[in-house]
Amino acid sequence: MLSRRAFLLSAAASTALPLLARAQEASQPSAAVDGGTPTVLRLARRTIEVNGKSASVYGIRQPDGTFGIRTKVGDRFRVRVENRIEEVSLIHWHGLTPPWQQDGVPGISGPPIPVGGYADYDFPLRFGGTFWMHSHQGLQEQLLMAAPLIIHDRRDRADQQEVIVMLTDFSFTPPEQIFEALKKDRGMAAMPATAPAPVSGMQGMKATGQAGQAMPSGMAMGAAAKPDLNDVKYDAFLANDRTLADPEVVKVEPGGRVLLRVINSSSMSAFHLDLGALDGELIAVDGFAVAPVMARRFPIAVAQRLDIRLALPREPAAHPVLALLEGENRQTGIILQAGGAAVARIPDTAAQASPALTLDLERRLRAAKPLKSRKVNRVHTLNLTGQMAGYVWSLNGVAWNENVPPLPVAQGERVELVFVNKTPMPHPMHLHGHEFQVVEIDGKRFPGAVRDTVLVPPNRRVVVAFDANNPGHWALHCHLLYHLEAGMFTTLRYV
Ligand SMILES: [Cu+2]
Repeated sequence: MLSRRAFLLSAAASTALPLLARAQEASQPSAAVDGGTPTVLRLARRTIEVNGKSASVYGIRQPDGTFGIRTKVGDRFRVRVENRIEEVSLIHWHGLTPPWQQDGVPGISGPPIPVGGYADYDFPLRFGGTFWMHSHQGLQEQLLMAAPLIIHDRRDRADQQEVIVMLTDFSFTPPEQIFEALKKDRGMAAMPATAPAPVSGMQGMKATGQAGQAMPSGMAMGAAAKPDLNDVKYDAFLANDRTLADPEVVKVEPGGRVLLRVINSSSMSAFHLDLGALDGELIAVDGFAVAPVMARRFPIAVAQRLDIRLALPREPAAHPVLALLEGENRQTGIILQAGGAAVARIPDTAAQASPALTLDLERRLRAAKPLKSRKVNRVHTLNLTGQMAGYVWSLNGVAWNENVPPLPVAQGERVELVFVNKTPMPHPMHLHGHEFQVVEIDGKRFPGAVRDTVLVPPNRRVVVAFDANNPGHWALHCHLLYHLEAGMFTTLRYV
């Protein structure tokens, strides 16, 4: 934790802006924001319906009800976040490159926003694309404290309809209970994450237990067996807050063009986006342009985004856009309804289980604008490590705590991060404050996608490169919520 004094000093040194993100006490009068009116984002409770039952979740909305923000490149990101929930909170702008004090990680970027307080943000938007925002405080993300953050740019076309698809996993069980159950079940299994183990009948029975409870299925699998997926057994998977029993139906033009902006805001779940009979043209990942790839199915790990262009057939028809949970037969999605075609009910279970996500697409992706070729100044190797017993997740064997020193980096360096997954679980790794380029998979170099979150499947090695061009104290972590909470987290620092 930074002292208040260190925080202010470094904040003052790192930016000429008069404005810094700072938590304000509820009693303080609201100060006018320099240079124009900020967009207000309110953190509040809301009620949604899932599987016929009402659920109390969080939301990030503007006063007019708009979820998140749509803005454009070149504009400043000028936002006031008001905390109207019953606990402290802080919002991270996933994929953006703000001054580090405005990055929204409690204890790293700054203090959380007190109950009833607010924080102001003001920084330039360097690039456009599909981004998102979510709470980095505790387990609030599991209660849907997340929203789209769309930055329009030259890639947007007047003749295409933008459709946002926000995917998430939902449980009626409170997240703290899910986490406790994971730790308890894992503790009972009492074995290291890297060792194969026989299936126990008891565990097998338990794995079919109550929905929403942590499922010890992973206990029964070793590194040599199939990957350990889906730690938490969810009650539902949502696309724009709805299940396939009552999906969002978006009216589109027959023969028209659609830009799908798919955001995986799940806490723990990866999907295959399935376009059915439609051919999709993938034009960006995590907001950054790639050489277009045509396909009907695309993998999307936790926290990743896909921008996919569709050219719809001229005939009226209903086109489901589905997301299939990896490794299982559950699915969610929305329907594109062209020309008033009838919309058939789609079940929320698929005929068969989908496979685990692979790196097949990742290794085909090529950045439209790769990083400039230059000498690598520094390499950090991060072994992704874990211990099923007690649900401990770590980097290089260390579960993060405030005494872990930040990884050293110097301004101006080209840095490579080598992720080596030593566990039977896939981990989507996310670096704050910088975009990186995927430059190697399993020893094979290539000029891959520029992005902010990369999947590292079990026993694989993935290398990313970035330029240290945004000094500060930055988080680097697995984006699976309960892994992050358990300690698969570190920081890097150059200020
Ligand atoms: Cu992880």
